[in-house]
Amino acid sequence: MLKIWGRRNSINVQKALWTAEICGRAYDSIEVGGAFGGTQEPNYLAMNPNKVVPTLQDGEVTVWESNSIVRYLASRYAIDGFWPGEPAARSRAERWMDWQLSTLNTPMRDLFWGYVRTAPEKRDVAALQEAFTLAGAAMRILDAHLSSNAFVAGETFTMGDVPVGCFTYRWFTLPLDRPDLPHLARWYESLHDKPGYRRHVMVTMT
Ligand SMILES: N[C@@H](CCC(=O)N[C@@H](CS)C(=O)NCC(=O)O)C(=O)O
Repeated sequence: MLKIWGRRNSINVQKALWTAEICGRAYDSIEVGGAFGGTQEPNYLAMNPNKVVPTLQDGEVTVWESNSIVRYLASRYAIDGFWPGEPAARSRAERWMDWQLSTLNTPMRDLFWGYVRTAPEKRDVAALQEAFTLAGAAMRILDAHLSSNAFVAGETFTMGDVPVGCFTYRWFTLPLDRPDLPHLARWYESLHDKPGYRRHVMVTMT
């Protein structure tokens, strides 16, 4: 059985939990990190020297970096095109996974920390506005892409939808004065049909 190490309120752990469910794999969820601690213990450091979550164990195989875990599970276990086998099709999914890390991650992390983990009186309003501007610019790019694509990699749901799907829940749930992005909203609402998305991602942010 898979072991997924990491607290379930971590967006990067949620990617792994949702993907395991998409792939129909049973798993043990071992909550470490944050208030749970454990990421600096020798047994954890031996698996993941970065002191962060998630880490996946699949028998003798250990994987860290959440998007690498998504890729690993998808390529090893997925059916029905979730892991596109054809290189050009796969690149259409992978670019949005890399885009999540390179473009969307930092402003969304700043918004999450500002609104969820910082008391109102301690918030840096200017920094939050800057993060909102950057996240909004990124979401406009995704919205334009989704105007002619049902899912991020084209006409079918793939692993590429997982990382951006996790962040899009936060985009639509944080108290932001969001611009109207109808294609993004249509795609986001289509994810609500996925039981694993509702179970692991659409949860109270803490
Ligand atoms: N790029 C890494 C980032 C991992 C990361 O920063 N994880 C955060 C939680 S989202 C973490 O471990 N924070 C410290 C902790 O929870 O103890 C990944 O995607 O796996």
